[in-house]
Amino acid sequence: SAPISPVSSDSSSTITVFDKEYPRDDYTNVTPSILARTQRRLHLNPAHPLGILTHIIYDHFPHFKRHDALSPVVSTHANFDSLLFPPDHPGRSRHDAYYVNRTTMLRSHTSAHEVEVMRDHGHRAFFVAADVYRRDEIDATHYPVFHQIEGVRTFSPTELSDGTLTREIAEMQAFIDRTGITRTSEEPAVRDNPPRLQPEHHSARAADVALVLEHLKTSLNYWVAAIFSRIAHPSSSSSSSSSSASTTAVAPEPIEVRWIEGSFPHTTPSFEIEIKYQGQWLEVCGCGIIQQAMLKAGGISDHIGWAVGFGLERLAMVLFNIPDIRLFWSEDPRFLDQFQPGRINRFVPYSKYPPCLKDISFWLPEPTHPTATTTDPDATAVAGTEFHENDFMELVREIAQDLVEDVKLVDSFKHPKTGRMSHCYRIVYRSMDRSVTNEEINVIQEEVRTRVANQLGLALR
Ligand code: FA5
Ligand code: MG
Repeated sequence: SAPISPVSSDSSSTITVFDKEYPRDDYTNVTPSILARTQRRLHLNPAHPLGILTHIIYDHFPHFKRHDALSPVVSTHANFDSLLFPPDHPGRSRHDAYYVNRTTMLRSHTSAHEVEVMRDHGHRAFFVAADVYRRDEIDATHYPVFHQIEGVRTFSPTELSDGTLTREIAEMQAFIDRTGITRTSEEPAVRDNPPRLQPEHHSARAADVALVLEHLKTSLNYWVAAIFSRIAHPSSSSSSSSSSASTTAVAPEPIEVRWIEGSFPHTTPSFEIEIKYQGQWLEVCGCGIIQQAMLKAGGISDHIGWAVGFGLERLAMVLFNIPDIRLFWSEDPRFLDQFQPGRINRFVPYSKYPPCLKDISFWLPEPTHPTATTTDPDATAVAGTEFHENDFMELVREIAQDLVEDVKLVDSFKHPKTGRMSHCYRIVYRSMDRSVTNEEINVIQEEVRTRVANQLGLALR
């Protein structure tokens, strides 16, 4: 049977996801086309760019347990509370996340599974590779579904004292030195300050924390070296009969890795890592030392551990030369046939079809003046009284599906007398594998206009 039953019609009081029925409430905002994505599991296809990256990471950390088929339907407790997100954290907004209802959602990051895997599986070194879901804008680098890999490693007091970490650090460093392709720099906030510790847990164990941090940094440099040493070099592969890309003879340019201080509720200290590739800094992951309260919930309060969450699409876009994030979802052989397991090669774009541009203008609702302070980030968002851009993006996405390439605010003005705001958005429609006709786009645009008026309650101009 299909993993997902069709979603019940909007008027029903329940919603069925993965054969389970949930009561609908004011938070319910998942849509049929979003739920349909949960079946694709692109990261499990070893010949898909996302699967290729996933498998390269797996190959280089063979002792990490793998979780890559966990259900995307999680509790809000797992996605937020278990990670110590405060009640008013903006990530919880129903304008930014996909909710089945107030207590159940589609995970917005792979961190949602950290405590569960530590506690229920007892794993101390593991990956969670998965599709994650966020409501977002529409353009070439944003899609409401993307993929992350969580990496978690925790250390027992014995491992912290018996030389395990220094030995592993040395082994990974030897690989990095052999490939010679990473060069690390640290922002002053990271370099010149001792790491911010979790005061109640780390004070007596500062040396252990520093060692775990060193292990985290080396592991990430190792990961970068592993990935970048797999880039296929046309000049060398043609002259060599061995196709093992990891033995590439041509030494690639050093890859600059930059550590920036970050902030996540579930780690302290926290970092973000950027990689400079072809002149551009790319944010590839967030990471840090896991909050001790989470290790306690996972049944290992005497451990110290690190966690990292990689985003796969942005990195894959530059590594494989993929110009539009929608292409990852393409089932066109002209896309899929260009990739092979274990190999990072440049995608050769096939012809780009002409775009079809349509503008839509509407008045925003009268501004409201919230009076009460509350911890609920959505408390003032009564339907029809506030405009949330992501609601508009979602509506366009639902109607146009992958025919929409880009939606941008191109004009905005305030009526001189009423003070009301007007927005004009330009929608770029374009198919990735065929020409679209103006007639078919007109039908879509008309549907967008109708639903902007009826569903979002906005006055069209
Ligand atoms: C997180 O999701 C944290 N859970 C990461 C983490 C894990 C921190 C473990 C600490 C410990 P963030 O929202 O920054 O953080 O996303 C992590 C990565 O996912 C980013 O670095 C980026 O590579 C990718 N990413 C985030 N948003 C998008 C998006 N809309 N489209 C594509 N990739 C994205
Ligand atoms: Mg970020």
